[in-house]
Amino acid sequence: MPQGTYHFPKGFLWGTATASHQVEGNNTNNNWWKWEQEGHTDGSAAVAADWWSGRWREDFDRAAETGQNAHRLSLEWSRIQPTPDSWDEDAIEKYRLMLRGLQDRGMTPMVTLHHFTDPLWVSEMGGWETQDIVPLFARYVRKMVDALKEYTNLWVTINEPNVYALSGYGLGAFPPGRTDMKLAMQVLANMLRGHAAAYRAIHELQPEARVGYALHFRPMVPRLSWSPLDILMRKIRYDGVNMGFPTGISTGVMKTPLGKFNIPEAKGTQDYLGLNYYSVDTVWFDITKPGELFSNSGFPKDADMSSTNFIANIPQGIFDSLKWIVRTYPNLPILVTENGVEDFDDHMRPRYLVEHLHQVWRAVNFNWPVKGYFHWSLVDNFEWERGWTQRFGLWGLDVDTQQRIRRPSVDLYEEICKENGISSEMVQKYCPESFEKLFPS
Ligand code: IFM
Repeated sequence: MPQGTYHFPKGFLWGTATASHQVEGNNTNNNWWKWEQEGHTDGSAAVAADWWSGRWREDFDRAAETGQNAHRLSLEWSRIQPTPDSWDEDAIEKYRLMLRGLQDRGMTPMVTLHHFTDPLWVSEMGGWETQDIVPLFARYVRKMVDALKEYTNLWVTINEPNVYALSGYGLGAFPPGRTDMKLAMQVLANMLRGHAAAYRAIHELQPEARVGYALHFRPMVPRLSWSPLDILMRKIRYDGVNMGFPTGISTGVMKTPLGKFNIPEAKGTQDYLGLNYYSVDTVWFDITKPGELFSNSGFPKDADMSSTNFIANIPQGIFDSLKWIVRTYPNLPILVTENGVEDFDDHMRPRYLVEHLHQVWRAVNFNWPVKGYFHWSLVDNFEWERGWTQRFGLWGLDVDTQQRIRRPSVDLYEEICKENGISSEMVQKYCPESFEKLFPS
């Protein structure tokens, strides 16, 4: 049986990613909490993983003890600025403690400034629908960079702006539940303006900062490779989902299937690209989906599906995504800011993890500048409209008792982080079904 280890470069960041609303608990002053109370989601975030009461300490201990050297977390704007005219200094102090807590544990903090939630006062004034949001977001960003720059220089301005805009304004699954694709593109454009303003504000306050955003990138293939309609729909959907921010940052003109937006100030506003990769979509023409510009998506029939059929395990897709990034932005550093799978009983996660990391290793082996990997997620957390029905954590969570359950993937990821690589022994031990793929005989 072949033996060996796929090693990663020295200094590679190994971490997990979380987001405030999904782990903190009792974030009662934002648009998502309201959305949950109105019954749009499968339950409420409630106390979540109870980080706001201090359980972040024990979870950071778990991460550090199991070899992770980095963690990506997000700040909750609605706590920091509960009203347009007030700052909550106690909340800011808690975030200082968290970042210091990471540093004390030898972990590099990566900080996301906006991860899906908006303060209620922001959504009441129309959220990201108008450009009025841009100076307000920049003001909040300045406040936080000033407060936290001692502890981090690695910033994510906005997490998955494409998912925020499309889910909230195109598909109606996120607040405010609108189904208007044109409006979704307008929201995306304002997010790009907000990102650009944040990029410049951060660099003004912290010239050495590394600033980017996290792009949810979906590789796509037409369902029927010979069908002109499926090919066309794949192109429209791909451009609509993936290309808004990248075109805007490359050229200063954000291109979407529903029009162009001139945003010259966005050009060049990234020091790295954050890749959130989960799966690949199969796309086809669907006359019943005018709201989605007549496209529909799914997964290949024979795909290796996750427990709630939310994710197909297609590791080649992360390699293809990285390839797209290096071709689009040669030499730009890349961080995998999210990758993971919902898997309550951990039957799939070990192979999903190992097979995706093997593809990341292939990319690194081509000298592509991938600098780190943040698994989604450290502990089970509130999964937006799907509530607690999907479990993405390395550690499981009993929300009522707050007990953490150590899934086998914890041990696997610990071995990977500590070895700075994936060995044949690990694959044999945790996911023998992947062995032939990684170590062909
Ligand atoms: O939980 C989410 C996260 O908030 C954003 N990226 C995808 C994850 C899994 O769905």
